[in-house]
Amino acid sequence: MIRILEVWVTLVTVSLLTEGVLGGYGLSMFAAQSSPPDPCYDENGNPRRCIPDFVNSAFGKDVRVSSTCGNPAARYCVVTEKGEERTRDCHTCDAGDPKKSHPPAYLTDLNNPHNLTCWQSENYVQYPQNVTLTLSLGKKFEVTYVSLQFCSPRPESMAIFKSMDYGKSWVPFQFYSTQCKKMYNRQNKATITKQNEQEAICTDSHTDMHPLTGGLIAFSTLDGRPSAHDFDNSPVLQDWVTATDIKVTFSRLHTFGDENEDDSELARDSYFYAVSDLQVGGRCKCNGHASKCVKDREGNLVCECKHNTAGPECDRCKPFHYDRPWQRATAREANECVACHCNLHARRCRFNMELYKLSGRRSGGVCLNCRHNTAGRHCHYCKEGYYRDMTKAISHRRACKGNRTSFWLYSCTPTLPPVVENGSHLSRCQ
Ligand SMILES: [Ca+2]
Repeated sequence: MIRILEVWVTLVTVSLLTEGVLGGYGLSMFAAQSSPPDPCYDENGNPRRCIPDFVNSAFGKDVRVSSTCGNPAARYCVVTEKGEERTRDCHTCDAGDPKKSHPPAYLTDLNNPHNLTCWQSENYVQYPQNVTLTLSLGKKFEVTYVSLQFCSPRPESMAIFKSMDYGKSWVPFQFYSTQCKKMYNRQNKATITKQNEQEAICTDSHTDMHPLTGGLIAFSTLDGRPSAHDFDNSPVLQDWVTATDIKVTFSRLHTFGDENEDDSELARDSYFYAVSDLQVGGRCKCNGHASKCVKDREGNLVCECKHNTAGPECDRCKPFHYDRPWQRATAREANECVACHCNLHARRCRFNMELYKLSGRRSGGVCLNCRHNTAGRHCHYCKEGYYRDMTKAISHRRACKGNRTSFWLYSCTPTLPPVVENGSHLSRCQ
């Protein structure tokens, strides 16, 4: 009986092991097949423009908010209208009670239309006081739109700002107001021309008090800007859509005009800002040289740069790749960075614009600190008084490719070296 059991155990073990091996094999085959091709290179390995996916870059991020209801717990009232009749239903906002709180996290949580979660300000923070929402994207993004879905009525006046320097300075993106001139000193719906494509405009669209809940404000950064159809070739618009941070300022509440009447407390408790969803739609900015953004060792979001580029936005060439100037990739041309030609005699180089122009904009790299007694822009000749030493190859792998040898991959020596076996002549260095 014990024997039978032993045999059975052995059989089971063998079959499990076999399955395990086959399973592992199958898995690795699957992994090899499913590893996606790098979007930054075509099927022949040539570089091509690549861009990260379009995302809502606000999703899940913290929003700094200047006012939130519920601390201390306070009454707020929701106005509903039925024909001419207006009713107010009052509730409590209490930051200490999860069922009654309206924290800033509700601005960027999963937006479920059947279960809206709303951030809400304190009551009646009215002009000239304002309420601000500030969102840090963590790096440069190319922002296509900023949208807000309201639980309260939309504001009477509000502004959207962007920062390109992590919140040190702010520039306006867009204004919304029923009174553009008075609130923001801007003309209503000014036309944008090629001359002022980086200008924020003010509009009275989307500023109606109705709907009392569920209203939307969506600002499209390129809408109405003449160069939008030629974005690739418009550094002005590329700059315009670039942002590291977004700030929304609610400047003025809509009211029914009853906030100063005798029963003003009830009225004032029904005026506040409440937003169910803040979205910032765009792409991680990588200048066409990365297909995704990842967290680096310090936890910062950075582009996963290809095409021999480097930097958080792939905004420069990586070391030793300075043979031509850095450029953003376009649909037609990847504009990858190119290594300097130093014949394995130097590890550093710099870019020289004059030489680049002289070469017909082909090559401008200048090797620095040529080693092995070599000299020249490409370390391509021996220093004065030195000779090529055919017995001292810098790299056999690189020096002997097929039947051809690359002459410049040899060291230079101060004394005349012995003649090598194949009869190659030692020539005096230039
Ligand atoms: Ca929400």
